[in-house]
Amino acid sequence: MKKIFFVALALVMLVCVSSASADVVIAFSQIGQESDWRTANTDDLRHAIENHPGWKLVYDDGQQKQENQIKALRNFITQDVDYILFTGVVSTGWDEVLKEVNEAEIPLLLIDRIPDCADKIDYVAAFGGDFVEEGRRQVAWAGEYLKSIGKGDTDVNIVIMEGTTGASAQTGRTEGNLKALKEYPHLKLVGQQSGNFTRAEGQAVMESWLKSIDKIDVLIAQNDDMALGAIDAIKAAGKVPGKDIIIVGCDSVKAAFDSIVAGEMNCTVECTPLYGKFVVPTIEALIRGEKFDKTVVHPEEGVFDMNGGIDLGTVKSIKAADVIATRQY
Ligand code: GZL
Repeated sequence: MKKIFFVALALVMLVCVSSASADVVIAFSQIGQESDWRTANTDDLRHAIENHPGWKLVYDDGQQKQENQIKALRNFITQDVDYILFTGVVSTGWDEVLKEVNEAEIPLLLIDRIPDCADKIDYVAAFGGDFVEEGRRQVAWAGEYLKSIGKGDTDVNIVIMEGTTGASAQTGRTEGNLKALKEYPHLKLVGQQSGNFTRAEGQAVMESWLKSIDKIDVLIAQNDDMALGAIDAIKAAGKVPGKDIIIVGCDSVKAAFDSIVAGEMNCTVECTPLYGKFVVPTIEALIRGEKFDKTVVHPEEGVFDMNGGIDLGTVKSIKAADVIATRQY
């Protein structure tokens, strides 16, 4: 009799243990590996999810191709995962596949780049940068910096190096760049071209601009990787980056801080890739049955430069050298 009792007890415990360790499967369709920002974003989310007790990550690297991401999303549906994290390489062309995710009743979390169809699909939460404000801050920093060195009334030539064409980070930052240019009439736009968010393409675009544009005074690069590529080209052309050409990046990755401290870059506008601290508590809350509305949560973000103290209205710049040791990406 005793034996039957202990066998039954062991079976019950086995069932409890297996149900307690039953994985929550979270699938993540990531854009690719185009920049330091993207790598930091991937590393942060993978670490946060893979180190959460009872959670399992299904990860897909889209390698910058929309068709790869669409295939991955359909695979996630077939695998009947519990949650899907999604950021799209471009803003359009997701309606059909995201409706399939909705029909499969898999809760969808939008991170980073929010698709244009967001108002037509269901999603349970969204986190992303305020790209228009980031773009505004880039140009406003250049305008305010020039004023601070007595050149506020001097006509200067500015070029804008855009991110991946059609990505919301590109369209948003360009909108912010152009809106801010109207506030600084002495900033004359003489070049606008995509560097696709990569260092190599940023270098190539700057190389071509240095050959075709007589004088460039300011570069607005919509991410730090392109700014660093442009710096390589500027140095190869025998000019002094940060002095002959003022350089404003975006993301605030570690390499940008190093470049500002070295005097080669002037400013970087922050766009945090660290979404783990948003995604983990949100999924924990969703598991508890809590609901969120469709508001896109924008993280608090700063601006970092050579000397600090540049007032941009919504934020004042901070001296990069003062905080470089505290940076997490
Ligand atoms: C911004 C993100 C952008 C970064 C780039 O949230 O989508 O994509 O600014 C990255 O560095 O490639």
